[in-house]
Amino acid sequence: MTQHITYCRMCSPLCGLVVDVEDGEVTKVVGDNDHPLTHGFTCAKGRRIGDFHRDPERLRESQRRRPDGSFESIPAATAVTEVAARLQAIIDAHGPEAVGLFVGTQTLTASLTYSFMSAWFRAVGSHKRFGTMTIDQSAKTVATGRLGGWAGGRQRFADADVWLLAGTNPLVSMQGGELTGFPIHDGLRQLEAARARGLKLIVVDPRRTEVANHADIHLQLRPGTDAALFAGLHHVVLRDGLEDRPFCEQWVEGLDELRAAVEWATPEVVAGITGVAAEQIVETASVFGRAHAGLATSGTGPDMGPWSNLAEHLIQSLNAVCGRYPRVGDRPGGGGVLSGQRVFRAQAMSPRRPWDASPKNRLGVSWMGDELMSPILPAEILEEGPGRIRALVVSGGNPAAAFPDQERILEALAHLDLLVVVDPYLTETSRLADYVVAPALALERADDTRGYEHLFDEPFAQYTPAVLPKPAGVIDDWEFFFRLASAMGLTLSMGRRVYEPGSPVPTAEELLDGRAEGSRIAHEEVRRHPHGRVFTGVLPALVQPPADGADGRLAVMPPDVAAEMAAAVAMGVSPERADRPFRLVVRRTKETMNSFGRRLPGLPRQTYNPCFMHPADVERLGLSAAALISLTSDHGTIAAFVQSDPTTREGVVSMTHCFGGSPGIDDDPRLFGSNPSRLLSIDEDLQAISLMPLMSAVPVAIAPLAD
Ligand SMILES: Nc1nc2c(c(=O)[nH]1)N[C@H]1C(S)=C(S)[C@@H](COP(=O)(O)OP(=O)(O)OC[C@H]3O[C@@H](n4cnc5c(=O)[nH]c(N)nc54)[C@H](O)[C@@H]3O)O[C@H]1N2
Ligand SMILES: Nc1nc2c(c(=O)[nH]1)N[C@H]1C(S)=C(S)[C@@H](COP(=O)(O)OP(=O)(O)OC[C@H]3O[C@@H](n4cnc5c(=O)[nH]c(N)nc54)[C@H](O)[C@@H]3O)O[C@H]1N2
Ligand code: SF4
Ligand SMILES: [Mo]
Repeated sequence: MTQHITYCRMCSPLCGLVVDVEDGEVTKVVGDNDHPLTHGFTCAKGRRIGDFHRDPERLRESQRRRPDGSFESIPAATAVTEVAARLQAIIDAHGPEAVGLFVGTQTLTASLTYSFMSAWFRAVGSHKRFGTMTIDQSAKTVATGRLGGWAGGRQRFADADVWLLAGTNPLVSMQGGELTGFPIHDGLRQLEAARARGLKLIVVDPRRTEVANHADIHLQLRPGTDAALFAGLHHVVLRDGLEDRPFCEQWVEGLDELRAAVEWATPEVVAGITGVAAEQIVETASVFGRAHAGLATSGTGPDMGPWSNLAEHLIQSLNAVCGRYPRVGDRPGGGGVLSGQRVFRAQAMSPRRPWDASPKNRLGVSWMGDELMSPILPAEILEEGPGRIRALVVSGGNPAAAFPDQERILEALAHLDLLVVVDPYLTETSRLADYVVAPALALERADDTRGYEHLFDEPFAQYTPAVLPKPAGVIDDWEFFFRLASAMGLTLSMGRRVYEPGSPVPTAEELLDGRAEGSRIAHEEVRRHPHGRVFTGVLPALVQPPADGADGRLAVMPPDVAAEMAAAVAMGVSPERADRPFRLVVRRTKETMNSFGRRLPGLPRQTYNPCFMHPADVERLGLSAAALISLTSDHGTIAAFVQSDPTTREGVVSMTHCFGGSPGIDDDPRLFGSNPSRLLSIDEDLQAISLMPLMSAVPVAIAPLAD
């Protein structure tokens, strides 16, 4: 037996693990007590990491579709050669834009995958890149694009005396760092310590979540009404003079327009819309506004609801109005050991609205960063015309489970000339593929923590060697893209590193070392600390004074945001509907990572996907425990099993995503759960700019079903 110190790679804390291996198999997994940030913490997913590796359902060889639709195993080298030839034929006939890429969440957990996948796609020359960001929290990108940002970084949780979390549950989702600023390492202990020194936690969530249990103020609002709630908070902050006047004078523009735009949002009016008591709104504004340091942050809740761009704008601009940014001499939050040093300056960066300058795709849609909005992927495949996507490569994602409107994405995937999916499982997506490339799993890879550094609160880094031998038939994700480029005759350009076709294939260790050349701590030094280390010597540099002539301004109420506000108010923000009296909201569970893990026997508590509902609603509908019900939205109907849950607001039902399976194959709601995606539309009610669909606060009707 050998014992290995390594870390989990399924979600952002990258928890330290100690793994016993015997005859190439994991025999025991415990949390690493010597890990300087996770101190032995793991979740159920991490402790089952060995079972993912030996799961009989896991692909140990790449798969090729036969003409009769069944799969046959092929060597990874054959998959590379044949995929290269088929992609090349499509490019020769239709040009590079006929090739699309979808970047899923598990692309990010392996440090090397993202850069090699991106370099391969750049070399292909197509711009049809899609990812999960645009069905997630794209409202944050829109808000920063319209408000602007702060060059001095973000405030640290450790220095704060208030923190507001809107529609995020970081004790389960581990969403922190650049997203919520919440400490994801040992979060509960850090939260308790912060509250003991006086931090006030404010949680805005229709459910009394794991994190809301620790809140000083919990605003259990009606789903979909965040825009109204935050308009109300602005109203009280400005009414009571709680804004940071000197900061606003120097760095903010549009304060008068903001004041005018939220004039309607008195605590009483907002209480009527949100269902939150007027006194609680006033108290929240007062606690937040009078604090010295601390941020209003958000997760998927407000960003997946109606008016998501407006809600996110008001959340971010609350920080602007209250001047909640690190100033000269402060230490900004964040890690950054293996990535390069950043200079922080106490100055505003004016809004850039990059979508205005972006070229438009054939459907008239702009790019967001280097990605097109995922909701148009089906149309990009299905709508005839030059530049139509004919081949799609999916990396570490499962769009057929994760996209709103499962039928539409299934129709699109089936319409492709070529679908290539890199995934260790036959999923709703990969079972439609022409080629499924079987990748190495976490414990079979050498890796470092660079990819998730931006979500850490400390300058922590760790390197791990592979601790399990790779099954003979699998290939590292990065190596698949490396070899694919070579087989297509493409040159990979990655900063100073260039790999011509036919270059010898480097090892992962060489690549990790080489990539860290510009890093703040030499990779060699990181490798000397097997449990990882907090490199306190490279804390983010203190914030510098503004550059001469710095004249950026944070635009707190530009005309298009004001117009959205007026439209939201005119429509009652998120009015009740007699025909659909419930609201379906998003939720994450500890046991699954989106669709990953839901089929590992015994990992989810139930094989099905419970629909959580307040006991009073269960009683009102005359339902028994675990009754089968139907949920009907404007778009579709699913069956699900009720679970009584007093933490849910009355009138709200809460379900996680990515359960269920493919229609007619493995979608028995009892055995596989139900997929709320079938209740969502991917082409109606989209937000401006981001084209974000409505994925939370979805109006539904509920009725009992005979089991
Ligand atoms: N265990 C586990 N961890 C994960 C994931 C996973 O699937 N499993 N997924 C990962 C991914 S991809 C992401 S993007 C992150 C997401 O991270 P989070 O955004 O923290 O995800 P959730 O835990 O779903 O929290 C969303 C909260 O929003 C609330 N909510 C719903 N509708 C509304 C609304 O209209 N307004 C407000 N204010 N709140 C609302 C819900 O009740 C819920 O508590 O988590 C990541 N971490
Ligand atoms: N209704 C509803 N829909 C949602 C959401 C919601 O809250 N509600 N959330 C949305 C959000 S925030 C997101 S981010 C998306 C998630 O969308 P996706 O990222 O497309 O979905 P995942 O299930 O995370 O897909 C990860 C895939 O990676 C595979 N995998 C695991 N390990 C590896 C590996 O080492 N290498 C490779 N190549 N593959 C691996 C898994 O088997 C799995 O199929 O879903 C979105 N959809
Ligand atoms: S899946 Fe669990 S053990 Fe693994 S990194 Fe995430 S929280 Fe830690
Ligand atoms: Mo996500």
